[in-house]
This record gives sequence, structure tokens and C-alpha cells, in this order.
Amino acid sequence: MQLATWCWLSAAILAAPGLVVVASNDTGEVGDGPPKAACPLRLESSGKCEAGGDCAFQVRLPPLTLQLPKHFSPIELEEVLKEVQSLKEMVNHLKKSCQDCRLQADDTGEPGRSGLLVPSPGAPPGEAADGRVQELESEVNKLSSDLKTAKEEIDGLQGRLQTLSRLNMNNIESYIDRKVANLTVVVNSLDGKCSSCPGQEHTQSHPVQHLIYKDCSDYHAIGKRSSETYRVTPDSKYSSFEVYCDMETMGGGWTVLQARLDGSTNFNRSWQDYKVGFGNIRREFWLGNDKIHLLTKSKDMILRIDLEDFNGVKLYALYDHFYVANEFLKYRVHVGNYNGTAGDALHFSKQYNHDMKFFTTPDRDNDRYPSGNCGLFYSSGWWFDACISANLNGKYYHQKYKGVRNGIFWGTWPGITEAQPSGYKFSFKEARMMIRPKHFKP
Ligand SMILES: [Ca+2]
Repeated sequence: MQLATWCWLSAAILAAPGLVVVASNDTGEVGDGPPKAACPLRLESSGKCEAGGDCAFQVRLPPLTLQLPKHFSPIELEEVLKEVQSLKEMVNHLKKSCQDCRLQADDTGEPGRSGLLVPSPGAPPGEAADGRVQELESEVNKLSSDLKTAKEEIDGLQGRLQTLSRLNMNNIESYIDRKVANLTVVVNSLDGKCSSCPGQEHTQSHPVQHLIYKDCSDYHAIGKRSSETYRVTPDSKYSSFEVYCDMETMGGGWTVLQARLDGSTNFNRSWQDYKVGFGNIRREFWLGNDKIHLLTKSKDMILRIDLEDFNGVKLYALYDHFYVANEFLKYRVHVGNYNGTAGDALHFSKQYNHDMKFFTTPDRDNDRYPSGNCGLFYSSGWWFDACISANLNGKYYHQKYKGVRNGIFWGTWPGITEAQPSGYKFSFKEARMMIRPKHFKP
């Protein structure tokens, strides 16, 4: 729709009185002040005057045709609404003018001299004008309401269009993320191949900048050697997160999943807490089952467990495969073959074996103990069997303790299952779990 159309429409209405009404300078005026402005309407007497001198008058207005444009747009509709408002004002003005003219004619008492308009047959003159004005008013009101409806519809459509375009952007972002991830893999593999390229001794060797760091070993690969927190993205479909990297133990490149140091963090937590993680990743913490799943899914990982007791004895356990399934599969753990000094407590015996077990928390029983919840009994979340030969998430005791064996526990620790004098249980000063890609080269 062009604005010009509406200007024409407006002009047509503005001109309407002029077509019909002639300036009434020759109409008799009362008083001796300055001449009044010409009345925009001239009324004509119907010729029927009553005994008291009251005469009837009539006004004839031209027919009104409004042409609506075929297409609307919100900005133009705003203009149209303004036009409609001005039309309404115009109609009101005409109505008032009509009434004024009538009053003026009444005042002069010379109705016959003002007559230029042809009387409208079949209707009293005043009523005819009022009827026409009301008709115009109702038409304008209807038009205004139609336009408002059209505007609302267009606004709704625009909203939907914006939503669609946002959805589209998300798709594109995720597509680009996947492409970047693929490119990173290709670039990294080319970098590996290039180490055996002929003439390499003449080439300045730069470590290839990784675009995505999936775990701590990727930071190690670009030369990072300080044990620190780093941001990793094991799966580009999910957001990245902070992890603590051990860049010293056995060549470094380790992503730490869990740490116990001083009992500052409570490990007696809900399923939800174990799912998202808790604690301080520079001190005591559980990284979170969702993150552990993503990390162990992105690469074939090995697990290292470090333990230290209150006598200063430090031992470790190494497993050549470690994977944690997703939440739907209750974070089931897969533990590979053992190597190390602390003993294979995760595969303690046929009866006590944590491999292939679901995760259990005090509020979610997925263990193999039919008469109760091992998580509730041992105050922690863990891959319980029925129930434990190892539990690194047990309660932190600062020394030996009595009662339920709900402390940090590693069933193959030297002397741990031997009867302690006075029934004391053994506890650990430090425990740590961390993972590294199986094919990592220090
Ligand atoms: Ca149970």
C-alpha cells in the first residue's frame, strides 16, 4: 500500500464539504464584531416553518468510497490507523459544524436566505444529516477495527517468523560446531603423520593449535605443563566446563574426576548433586556423572586412583579402561584390567565386584543389595555392588573410627581388613580419581 493512496483518501474526505457546502458570507450575522469564519456547511431550509418561526433544515453530504489496499505492513498500518483517527475527528468536526450552522440559522431567523442545498425528500433535513454522519462514523469505526485485527495478525506472523529464524540459527550453530570438531580431528591426525615427513628437520616444528580441547591431554599436547584448571569440551553438542588437570603425575595429561583432602566437602549427597557435580575442583569435589560420561565417551580412557593413609603410605591403582554410561543407563561403570600397588579393590572377588554396576545414591537405589540402599547405609553415591569392596566417596574421617564402615574405603589396602584393636576402622588422608586417554604419549 502506498502512502499516497491514503493522502488521496484523506484529501477526498477533506474536499467533501467543499463540494457541497458554499461559504456563507452572505448569511446574516448577528452583532457587530469581526465577521465570523465562513461556515463549512450551508444548510437549506426545507420550506416548512412552524408558527413560532422554527424551520427545519437539511444538509446533503456526498457519498464516501474508501479503497483499501491489498497488502498491509505494520508501519503502513500505523499510518492507516492515524488516518482513521483523523477521519473520525473530521466526522466529529462535520457533525459539530452541522449543529453550529443549524443554531446560526435559528439565530438569524432567515432560513430562506441560506438555501442552496436541495431538500432531501422523505426525511426531515436535520435527521438526514445526522443519519449520514452516523453512517460515516460507523463505517470508519468498522474500518478501524478491521485494520486493528489485520495489524494483530501481522504482528503474530512476524513473531513466528522470528522464532523460525532463531531455530534456524541454532541448527546452523550446531552444524558448524560439528564441522569444527571434525576438522580438529583431521588437523590433529595430520599433525601426527607429519612427524614422519621427510625433510622435517628443515621445518620449524610448531605444535598444532587445537580448536577444541576435549580433556586435559589436549592441553598437554599444546605444551601446557602446569597443574591448573582448564576449560574442556568433550562433546561439542554440550557446553564446555572447567576441570582440574594434573600435568605432573606419570607424564601428566590427567583430568581429575574426584578428590578427597581434608573433609571440607560433604559427599553424602543426592542423585542430582552427583549428576551435576559438587565441591571445589581445586580442593575436594565430585566432577559430576554427566561430565564423567562425556569425558569417557569422547576417548578411550584409563583410570588412575591415588590413595594416601594417615601413616603417609601412598599407593595407586591403574585400570586400562574406564567408561561411565549416561544417566538413562544409571551411569553404569566399565572398569578394565588392573595394574598398580594398591590392589584391585574394584574387582575384589566374585561376590564384591564394582565393575558393570549402576550408580546409587542415598535417594536412588540401583545397587545389588535387595534389603536396602547401600548409598544410604554408607553415606555416599557410588557404583555399589551388595555393597562394597571399595568406596572412595565415603565419609571423611580425620583418624581411625568406630561403627559402620562408611569412611573412605579400599578393600585391598595392606592390613585394612585385619582386625584392629578395639574394633577401630581404618581411614584415608587423601584419595583421588583421574583419567587420561589410553593412547596418550607423555
Ligand atoms: Ca538395594
